[in-house]
Amino acid sequence: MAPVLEADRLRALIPSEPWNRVDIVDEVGSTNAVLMADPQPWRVLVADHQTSGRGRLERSWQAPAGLGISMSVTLPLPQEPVRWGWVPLLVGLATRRAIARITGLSAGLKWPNDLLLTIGDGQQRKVGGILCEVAPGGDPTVVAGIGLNVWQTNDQLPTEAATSLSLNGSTADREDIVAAVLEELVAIEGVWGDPVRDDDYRAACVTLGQRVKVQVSHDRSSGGRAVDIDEHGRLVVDDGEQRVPHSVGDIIHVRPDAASIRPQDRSAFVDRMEQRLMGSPRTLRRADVAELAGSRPGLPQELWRAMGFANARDEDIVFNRRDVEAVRGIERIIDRGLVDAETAVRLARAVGRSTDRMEMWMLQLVSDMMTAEQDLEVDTTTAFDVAERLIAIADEMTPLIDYVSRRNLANAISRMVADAEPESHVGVVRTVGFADLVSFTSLVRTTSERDLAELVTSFETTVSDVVAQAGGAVVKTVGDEVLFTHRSIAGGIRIAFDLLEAVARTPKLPRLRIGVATGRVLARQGDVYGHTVNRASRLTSTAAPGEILVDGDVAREALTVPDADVFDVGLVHLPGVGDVQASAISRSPRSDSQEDA
Ligand code: BT5
Repeated sequence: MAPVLEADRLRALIPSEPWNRVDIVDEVGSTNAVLMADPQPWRVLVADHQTSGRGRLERSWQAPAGLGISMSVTLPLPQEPVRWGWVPLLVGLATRRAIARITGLSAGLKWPNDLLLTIGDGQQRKVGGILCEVAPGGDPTVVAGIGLNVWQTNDQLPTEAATSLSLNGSTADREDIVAAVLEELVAIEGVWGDPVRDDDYRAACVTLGQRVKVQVSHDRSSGGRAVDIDEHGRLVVDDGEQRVPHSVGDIIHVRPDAASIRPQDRSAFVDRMEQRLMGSPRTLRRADVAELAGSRPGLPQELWRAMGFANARDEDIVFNRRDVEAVRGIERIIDRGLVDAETAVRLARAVGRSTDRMEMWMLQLVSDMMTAEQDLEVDTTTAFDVAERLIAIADEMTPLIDYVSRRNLANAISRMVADAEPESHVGVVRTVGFADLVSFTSLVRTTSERDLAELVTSFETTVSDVVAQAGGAVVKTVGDEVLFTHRSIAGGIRIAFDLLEAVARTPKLPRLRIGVATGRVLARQGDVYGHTVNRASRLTSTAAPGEILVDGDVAREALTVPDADVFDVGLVHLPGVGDVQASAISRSPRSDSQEDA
């Protein structure tokens, strides 16, 4: 059930300066129509329901009572009429910012000012619309009407092409959203006479870079690639021969045809994507970044190189305020004496390397999904689609990446603290084993994502069956690797034997290698830490495909297990652990046939 619109709460959220008249009503024909009839500046009208909501070009806006936001405001127009065309676009930008702030959702702007959300399957659906009308008479005033779908379910939306905030995971109240929209409108109105926010609009505009069909009138349309928004707020469409600005007309995004995309379109596309990801165009040179960040002169370049980016020349304008923020962050931790400059650069290198790998991986996953794994090589059209999709999910992935990296840090700290304790003081005695699918990384490169998912699932099922049957516990499976424990050494050995055989029997799974060690472990929050765990892990990475390597104590116990063969491998040097007396163990073939019999 959608919460009712609480007029008192909403009123309390709206400051009387500048909003000098605020009306909140249950029902009205059209909020825009009411304000057009009496356009005093800085008026707000919010309706719980409109009986004849208006769209652009004589179309309608439909929303059931109690579920959406229907609001109109009157605002003074910019002094220079040349800026008037930008007003509806900037109202869209302000609304987008309010939505992002309150719900965390990132709405794309379809020129001129539809608000679109990318839903699960990657399609873009309309969550809001804006109708700006210039009021007659008096000082130049605009009535800006904003309609947003908030609580609608699919059944309550007028078309398939529509969506609502709550369908996209928002639980935000209408009062908070309205208040935020008003705040953002005040902010944007303060600067809308100048082009300072135009690039923000361009960056959020999903129409740019796309092939579009412009419905100029009901019987005439023209097509081309949307390449820019000009100083009048018009959409500039390049039809292959010339660039034509459009101020009215309906834009239909069409899927581009690969062969028709020219190299210059491609580079414009890439620039546009970069702009959307980085939040603004490139405006700064290296020296500007150092100056704005207040950093030592060489630092930006050193960081840039450490993070693995191609060298920029002194005169290249390739940076923007994001780069400044990044350098400033690093500069601060050096200034505060938290790390020295050399370590700071190394930290940047660590981040650069691992995120590069992560982004390539994510790109591959999305590309596989979108091409249904048919094409190993994607054409330009598909590449554009994949890029759009990646950018659509980027804002949602950023908090996840931050979250995972903090969790990983917490785990790494737990491990470090456990490792720092003398082994004899730590937790409980367990036998710990790692089993690792050999050459999984190359498998990732050569196997389609679907087959890979199947492999991983079948591996996980096999492992949990085998470990449970032997009375052990699966601590975790991370894709190609499983960590298990058992209270007894014999139990750990049995798991190792059974796993090796079960995986060998499972079609398509590569072979396993296993390391088993026994000793004290620290168990925390479902995970285990300590020297014993490290020893097992290192033994695993030393083992050959199909081999089980164990430490001295496990080998001694294996000698008493009837169906185990033990081969002394001698002293093995394990990086980070030291020299360990290792043995390879295997199930004697004879006992296999006995079991079968
Ligand atoms: C708009 O027009 O999207 C501008 C809508 C402005 C509505 C606000 S509500 C407060 C204020 N008072 C008013 O009377 N109006 C404003 P346009 O781009 O022409 O899109 C209209 C088209 O969007 C319709 O023809 C439908 O196809 C579709 N549509 C109608 N209702 C919708 C909804 N709730 N969600 C998504 N799409 C809708």
